[in-house]
Amino acid sequence: MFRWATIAGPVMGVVNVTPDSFSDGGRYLAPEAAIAHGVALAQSGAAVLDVGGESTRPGADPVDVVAECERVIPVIEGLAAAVAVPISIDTTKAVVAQRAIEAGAAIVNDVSAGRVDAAMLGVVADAGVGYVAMHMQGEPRSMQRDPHYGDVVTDVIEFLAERLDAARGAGIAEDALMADPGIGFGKTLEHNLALLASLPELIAGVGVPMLVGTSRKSFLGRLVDVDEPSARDDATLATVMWGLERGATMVRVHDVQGAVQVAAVLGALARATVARREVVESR
Ligand code: PMM
Repeated sequence: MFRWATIAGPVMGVVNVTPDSFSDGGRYLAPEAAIAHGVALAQSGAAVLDVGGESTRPGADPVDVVAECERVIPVIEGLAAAVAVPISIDTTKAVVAQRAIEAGAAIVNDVSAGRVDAAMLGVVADAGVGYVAMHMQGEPRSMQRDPHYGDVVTDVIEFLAERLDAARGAGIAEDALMADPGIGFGKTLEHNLALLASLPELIAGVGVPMLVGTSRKSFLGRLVDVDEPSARDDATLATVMWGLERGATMVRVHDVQGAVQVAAVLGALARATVARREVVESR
């Protein structure tokens, strides 16, 4: 039985095996390249490796099950043999999830939160693997066309609460659940900022550990005026620090080394804060 509490650190490293992901599309399409990249991320301190074979970038076309499996299964098999950290499969399809679990995946990261494939939650429950339920408004092909909400924070909390209840109802264990506000998925710059600004409210409202994925996303490009996604890692680190400080359990990033360093320094500062408080209180 998978439990998030056993995961050794807060950094999930991204291994995209796609020709068209917005930040690293095509770089790791050959299985050997993707496996080597995942091994390097694990060596840099990633506590989870997230393998994805279908781009979710705005406007992306769907991929069929066969093509998605051909991309991700060899990579998961290779990584499962090469690294000790758990592997997650980033998919919305139950068949891909099932095959990925058989190949060694321990977590299903589902950006549709079980809405694309009715069989998904049952597959996760039966296998006893971890599950990430993410919020998205619309679908990747159209999600950035005029997204709107009543109140984005309240709407995302209500959506995640409902999808987590569906996951529990399907038999997924409480300890296996994680939620994600879906930064960039059917959201304007203002929506993304409101969600990040409200992380404690989101976490309290949803009641399970929270994953946050801001890495290299276009809202950061707009904030710092940088078009090239791979040049947005410094901006990403500001959100990594923000997220971890405000209660996120995990961050999903391309630049694992940077995020691991941020987390290590924050951990040392948190311990020093506790130690200092004890000194002051004992006076
Ligand atoms: N973002 C992307 C893909 N998968 N999964 C979760 N849980 N959260 C995210 O924010 C998320 C995701 C898009 O980024 P990529 O194309 O760089 O992988």
